[in-house]
Amino acid sequence: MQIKNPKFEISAMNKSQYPKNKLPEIVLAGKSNVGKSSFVNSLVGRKSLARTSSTPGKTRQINFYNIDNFFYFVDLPGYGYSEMSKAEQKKVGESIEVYLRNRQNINLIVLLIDIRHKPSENDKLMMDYIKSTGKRYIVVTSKADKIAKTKVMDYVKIIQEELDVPDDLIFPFSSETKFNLETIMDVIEESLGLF
Ligand SMILES: Nc1nc2c(ncn2[C@@H]2O[C@H](COP(=O)(O)OP(=O)(O)O)[C@@H](O)[C@H]2O)c(=O)[nH]1
Ligand SMILES: [Mg+2]
Repeated sequence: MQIKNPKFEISAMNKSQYPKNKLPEIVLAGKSNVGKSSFVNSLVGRKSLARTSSTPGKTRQINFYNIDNFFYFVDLPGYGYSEMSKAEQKKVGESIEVYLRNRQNINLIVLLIDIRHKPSENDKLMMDYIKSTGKRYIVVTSKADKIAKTKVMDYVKIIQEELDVPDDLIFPFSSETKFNLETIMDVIEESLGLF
């Protein structure tokens, strides 16, 4: 797929602001700072379509990126940011649930987990919640460039076991080196019915 004109469309605070058209949506979930926005930028081949930040907890809204009027990348707010107040964490959790529970046109949910860390309790809750929606999903272990190449699959294996996901639904990835970009793009294209 050649992406020609990816555009930021809206930062939604609530349901009424979600796009009205029913284009298919590819959703990015994961804790704050795991690399969701960098993932979107890598996949669309733009450096700064989605705002990235080394300071966690910046995105509280749901960001919709319109990709050539063909599908959306939906960047969910990061959960599990410890410096956010409990009340605010709860609000973020609720807005993620409202979106995932009600949105009909979700084609694929991508859960990002930092390859260096064992999944947190929040990651596990998120995984269970995603499974319970019955939607298609994959797990992407981000920042694979941060560990030795020879160790990547060992780390993937640990995360796979912790989250109890099948072999063919978990992919190491790096936004720095673009490792596995093509493979993951293929999964996205397949979920969009492109082959
Ligand atoms: N080394 C490395 N750093 C990354 C990667 N992906 C994201 N980062 C960095 O991690 C930080 C958070 O990334 P961001 O995409 O904003 O995370 P988000 O909060 O999940 O959207 C930024 O400083 C990024 O440059 C990656 O694949 N490799
Ligand atoms: Mg972000």
